[in-house]
Amino acid sequence: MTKMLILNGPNLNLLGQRQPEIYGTTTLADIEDMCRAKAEALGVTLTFLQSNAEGALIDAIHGARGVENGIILNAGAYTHTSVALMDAIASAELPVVELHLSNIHAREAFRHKSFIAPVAVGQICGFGPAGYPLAIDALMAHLGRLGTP
Ligand code: CA2
Repeated sequence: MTKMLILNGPNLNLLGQRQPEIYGTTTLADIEDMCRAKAEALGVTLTFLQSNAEGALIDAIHGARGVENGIILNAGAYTHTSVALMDAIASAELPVVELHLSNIHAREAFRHKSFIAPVAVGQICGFGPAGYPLAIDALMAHLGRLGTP
């Protein structure tokens, strides 16, 4: 059985509740439901977490080592600032898929820099909430388990 951690960073708890013109009307609970449906179809056991605290995200990455098979990470704005998250991923010895709702490369210049990208197996961005199930498929493919629960 494959185990995955989906980790969401700061302000993503506000999805669907504030600034829908930028981030849409889908809530994080809706996204979790989508991920759970996808995970069930693939035989994946999912842990889905969100925190606004950088340290809590780092603790979750540390805790995933030896427990999960991989991590899907939308680090929110910490993507562009956090050497500490980058170091945590580098030490986790787990594949990490970097995920963003928006196309960070088509936005402000400060969002083009990602501290996650150099330590991730790949990045999915710009597909809105649909990126989450895509990231599950991507991680399964990376693990060589797509089509094999
Ligand atoms: O596109 C993404 O998924 C981001 O990780 C979202 C972050 C942003 O800082 C990154 O550059 C790209 C922001 C998440 C904020 O989410 C909100 C949702 C609703 C209302 C306000 C903020």
